Amino acid sequence: MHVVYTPAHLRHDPHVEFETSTAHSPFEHIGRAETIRETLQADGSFPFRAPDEWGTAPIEAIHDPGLLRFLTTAWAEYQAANGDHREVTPDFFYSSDLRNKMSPPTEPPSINGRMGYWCFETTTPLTEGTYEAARGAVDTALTTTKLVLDGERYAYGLCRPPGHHATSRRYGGYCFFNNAAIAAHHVAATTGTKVTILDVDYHHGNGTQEIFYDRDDVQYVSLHGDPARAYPYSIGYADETGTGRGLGLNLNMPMPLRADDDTYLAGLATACDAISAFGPSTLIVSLGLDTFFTDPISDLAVTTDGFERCGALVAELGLPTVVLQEGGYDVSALGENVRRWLVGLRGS
Ligand code: SP5
Ligand code: ZN
Repeated sequence: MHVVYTPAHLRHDPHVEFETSTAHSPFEHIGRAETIRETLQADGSFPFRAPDEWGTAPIEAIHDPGLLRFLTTAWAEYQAANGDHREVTPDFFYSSDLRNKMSPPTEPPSINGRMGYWCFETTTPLTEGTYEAARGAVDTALTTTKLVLDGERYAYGLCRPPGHHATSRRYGGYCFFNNAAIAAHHVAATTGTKVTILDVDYHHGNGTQEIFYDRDDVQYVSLHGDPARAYPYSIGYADETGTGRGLGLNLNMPMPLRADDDTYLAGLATACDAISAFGPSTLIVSLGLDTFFTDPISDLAVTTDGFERCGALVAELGLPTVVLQEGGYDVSALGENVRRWLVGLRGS
C-alpha cells in the first residue's frame, strides 16, 4: 500500500490554540504527521511517494473561490494591518443573525472582518505557511486518489492539515480545504461513478456533510461522538439524512460516551451495510484516530486492536479504497494506530 506524503505540512506550524477558554499548545501540530511518517517508514512495507501538483481547479470545484483567495493572502494581510503576529485567529465571527431583517452580508473590506467571515471557530490559527501546507494536503489527497483510480486496491494519503470540518465557504476545526470532499468530487466528476465517504474521525465531518448534502453521486456516512456533547455541536444528528436528490444518502451514527471496540464495530458494520446498499465504485475513508481511548480531546474508547478490526471490516466491502488522514491527538499512539488500521485493511 503506497503512502503519499509531503513535508509541505511542516509550513503549518501553530503554537497556540484557543480552546476551552484557554490559550494552550495546539493539539493539532506537526509532530502528529511526523510520528505517522516515522512509524510507517519503520514498518518497511509501505512505499512512500510525494504528491503531484494539481493546481487550484479541484479546490474551486468544491470551495467558494473567495475562501481560496482569502487563504492565499490572509496571513500577510493580517501582519500588514495589525503588526507582527506569528499566527492569527479571528476575534469576530460573522453570523447571518447580525443582519437579521436586512440584506445579507457581503465579505467585509477589512482583514479583521474577513477573518471572521471565512472562519467559524477559534482553534484553527493561520501561520505563515498554512496556505502552502493546505495546498499540499489537497495534492496529497488527489494523488492518493489517482493511485486507486489507476488500479491500486488501497492507498493512504498522510494529509495534514486535515479537511473534514472545512465547508464550502468556511474553514475551522483544524481544517482549511476539505481534502476528502475534493477527492470524492474528483472521482465522481472524472469517472461518472458513485463514491462513498466513510468518516471514522471522532468528530462529525460537518464540512463534508454540507458539501454533499443535496447530491446523489456522493454518499456520506459518519460515526462520531454525539453532537449533543461533542464538537462541532450543531450538526451530526441521526435525523440529518440529506435533501433533494441527496435524500437518504447522508447517514449519521452518533456514538455514546466511552463506546468500546465491540460497540464501535457494531456501528461500523451498520455503516458498511448502508455503503453496500448504495453500491459506490470507490470508497474514501476520512481516517481519524481520535476515537482512541486515551485521546486528549475525545471520549470514546477504541483500542489499537480495535483499529485493526475496523480496517479489516472495511476491507470486507471489497471496494477500491482511498484512506485520507484526518484527526487523532494522542501522539504517542497515533503512528501505531494508523499502521494497525492500514494493516487491518490490507489483510496482513
Ligand atoms: C480534524 C479534527 O479532528 N478536528 C477536531 C477539531 C476540534 N477542535 C476543538 C475541540 C474542542 C473540544 N474540547 C474538548 C475538551 C475536552 N477536555
Ligand atoms: Zn477529529
